Amino acid sequence: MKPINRREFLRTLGYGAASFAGAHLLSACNTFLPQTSPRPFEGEPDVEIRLTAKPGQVPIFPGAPTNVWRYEAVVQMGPAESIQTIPGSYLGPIFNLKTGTNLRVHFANELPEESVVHWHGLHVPDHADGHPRLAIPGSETYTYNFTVMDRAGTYWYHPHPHGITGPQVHRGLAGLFLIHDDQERALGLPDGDRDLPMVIQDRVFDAENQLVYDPSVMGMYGDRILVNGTPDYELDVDRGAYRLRLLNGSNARIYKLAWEDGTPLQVIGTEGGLLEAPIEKKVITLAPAQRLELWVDFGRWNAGETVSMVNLPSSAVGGDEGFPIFTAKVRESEREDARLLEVFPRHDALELGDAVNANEPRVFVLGMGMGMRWMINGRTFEMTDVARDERVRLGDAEVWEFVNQGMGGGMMGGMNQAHPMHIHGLQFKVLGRQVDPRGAQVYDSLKDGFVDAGWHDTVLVTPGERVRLLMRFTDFEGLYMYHCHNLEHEDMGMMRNYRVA
Ligand SMILES: [Cu+2]
Repeated sequence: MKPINRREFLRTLGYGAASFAGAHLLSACNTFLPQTSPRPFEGEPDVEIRLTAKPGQVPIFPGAPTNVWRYEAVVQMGPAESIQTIPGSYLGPIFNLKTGTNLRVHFANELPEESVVHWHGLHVPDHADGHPRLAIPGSETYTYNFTVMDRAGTYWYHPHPHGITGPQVHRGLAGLFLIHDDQERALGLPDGDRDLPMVIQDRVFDAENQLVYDPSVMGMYGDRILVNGTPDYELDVDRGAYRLRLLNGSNARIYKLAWEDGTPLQVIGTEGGLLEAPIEKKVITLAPAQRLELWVDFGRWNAGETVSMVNLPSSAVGGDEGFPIFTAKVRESEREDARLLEVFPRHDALELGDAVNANEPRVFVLGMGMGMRWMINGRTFEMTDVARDERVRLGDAEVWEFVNQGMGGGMMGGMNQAHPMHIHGLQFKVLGRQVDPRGAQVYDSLKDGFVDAGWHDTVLVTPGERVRLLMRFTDFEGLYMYHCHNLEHEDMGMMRNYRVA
């Protein structure tokens, strides 16, 4: 890896004097935000759902069922298709909603401990964001009211109570939240049974088929891969086009995914919805909480053939060996005429020139402090604490820079671990990356799989890397969070508040 000097880095980011003076790195079309009310809606919702978190049992392996915690949902008002359960899975039901929907969710906590629901990736008022200060004890209910404002895409929901998010997600609490809009529908992408959610998770089970939660400071890594809650996941496909929505729902594991035969992957979407154009990749890197959408023409394989998506070895923790993720079996069928549009509608609504503080990005240094605590700028999480450099102004666009000290991080050297950094309440752009070539093994092994185009709510910051992001704080004042989405890092303090005012 060639070292990048500071000047080159700035140029790459569009920070050179010439480019900063006028040129816009990103386009300025302002059409992507739907014209919905930024306030909590008044009156009756379009869709009302009762979402319950409670202990249950599911058959995962032959023999004894597995004790899990799971979400269940009932539609109390609105179309029944607003939720879709995954039969036999511990995963929560899939929400299916249109942009502009006024949604009310009554969250009933029937767990033996406190919990709260975070709508991951959604632009919602702070009281609906699932901050841990809003966690409710068992047997209580919390009502969320918000308008679904985001673009069509693959979002998700999961618990966010302080210090126990990792174990709650590990027990099974997570579900997809799919948003649809007219722009997406006009593209004619594969839908119905050709639109396949794929939630990838790793778990440890004991000899009695029970989940074992035994994390280290590196996080909780499992030795069994589950897709949609099923081990050794297989699906039958026709020889036509499919849309695969991949979510890394794992607590800590970073995947480096590829088709086993080297067939290129057509990436059409990221966390914040569809890209402006498909991107072809040999491999894709998927860090915890990240989503990537693929367009796949299974007609390129012959009837009767199977093709597996595999995890390739990497230098990420636990990445020493490759293994299969799922296998598609191509049915006896005629090859269909399947073609992917080359260009999707544009949807950029942020330009670097909007970032008034662009010369001085907010810098957040990721590392480990005394007592094996993961830290951001030398601080760990305190429930409502907001430092001076964590206050932003409503309406501002800003550049944030996450710096992973890697082995240079003092005591324990930051453990040389990558951190998938998540910012609540918005979608951001990735402006650029700079890496210290000393000790960049993790970066080198994963960089070919990065998809930095498009909109994101989670970005992987590998050891020795500085990653710059562009974002705007719109519509809602209040208390939001930014944190590492390695859930054990998060539970060990690698989380902070930011306040929009
Ligand atoms: Cu982390």
